[in-house]
Amino acid sequence: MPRLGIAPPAGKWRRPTTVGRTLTAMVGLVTLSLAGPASAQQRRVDPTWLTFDVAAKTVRFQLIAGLTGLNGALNFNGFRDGGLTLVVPVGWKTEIAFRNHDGMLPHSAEVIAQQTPLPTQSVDPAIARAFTLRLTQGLPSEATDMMRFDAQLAGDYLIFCGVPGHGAAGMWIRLRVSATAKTPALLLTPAGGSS
Ligand SMILES: [Cu+2]
Repeated sequence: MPRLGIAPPAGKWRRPTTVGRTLTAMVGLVTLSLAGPASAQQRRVDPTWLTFDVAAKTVRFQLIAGLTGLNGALNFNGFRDGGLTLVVPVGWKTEIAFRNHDGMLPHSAEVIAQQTPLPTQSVDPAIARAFTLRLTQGLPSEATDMMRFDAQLAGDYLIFCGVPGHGAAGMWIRLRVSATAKTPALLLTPAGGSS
């Protein structure tokens, strides 16, 4: 049976009971309804984004460009500047299902090597086939594309929008191909530089 791998939100402890989870969800809703500009970056991970099969060593991640208004919609899944990390155990077959949720701007995605400074346009992907169609022009609103690749080489990568200027403006999250992780996971990580 596929399992979901989710890290608890930073600064909160895991509550093991059903009552505890319900309370956490309610607190989350209250927080959302009160969210002002200071808390515009809602660091929330939706458990439906990540599904995987340990026996088959396959993982699928739903990558959503412009999910929220954060950073002028230059975000993936509501995260910018590396604030979310997809962890994939080395050797797993990986599917990244891209969708552009931004009603205004085209977006794309590719897996690139970690680098500083960030490129101002698309570059060669670091993993074969790990890029979407129309990498530079971007895919229009609600367009989808599926990246399928094997995570063969352990290392730290970026999932980067290839539309000129977007990635450098913060439209990137992280991909860690891990030699030690047993299962995929989505981790909240400090947003900041690319190294
Ligand atoms: Cu973009």
